[in-house]
Amino acid sequence: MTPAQTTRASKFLSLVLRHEPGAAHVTLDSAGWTAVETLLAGCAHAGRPLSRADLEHIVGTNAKKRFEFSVDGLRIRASQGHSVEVALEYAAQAPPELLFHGTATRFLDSIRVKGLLKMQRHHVHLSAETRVTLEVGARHGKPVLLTILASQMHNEGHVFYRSTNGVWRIEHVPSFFIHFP
Ligand code: HQG
Repeated sequence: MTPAQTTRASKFLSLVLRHEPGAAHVTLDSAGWTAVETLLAGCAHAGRPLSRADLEHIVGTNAKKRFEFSVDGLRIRASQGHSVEVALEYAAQAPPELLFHGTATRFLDSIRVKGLLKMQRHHVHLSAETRVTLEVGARHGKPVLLTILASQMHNEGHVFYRSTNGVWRIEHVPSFFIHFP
């Protein structure tokens, strides 16, 4: 596959596995999984044929590890980002001392008042890495890096989840725990 074909197929897979499984004639189970065989057949039926090797290439090379296979390799799901209701069943985990969130300067006034809200997603997304975080912020405007006092939040009873692709997720970050630059 060329890089352009890989990106195109990866975007279609995000649509199917996060938002609109019917676009490839599949259904997702309660944890977001669908059978690889069914998915490949459904993609072909939808006019977006993919081989098993293509799929492995997309899953293996995706920089953000957006997709994952089950241990037996028979099922696939998106690691995060669903708009359809799924229970990803990630275990709660103690976070590092600090986590980061990239946002745009135009949101700062609101964040100072309300803290970080999950908006259209199921959780607020945080990262242990500042570089990734600034790229995420730049998607929305002039990027700015917020530092979250994660250990302190955890000690005070806030629950953190970590997905297999390394994204940290939480229900809400009150302004009190955010260090603004
Ligand atoms: C902002 C990508 C005003 C928040 C990346 C963000 C990430 C507020 C925007 C993943 C606010 C929501 C997530 C408040 C938060 N007032 N604005 N009180 N609280 N916001 O896209 O974190 O491409 O839903 O700062 O890798 O930017 O999907 O979240 O700017 O992990 O695979 O509201 O998306 O992954 O934007 O990005 P988003 P995000 P994928």
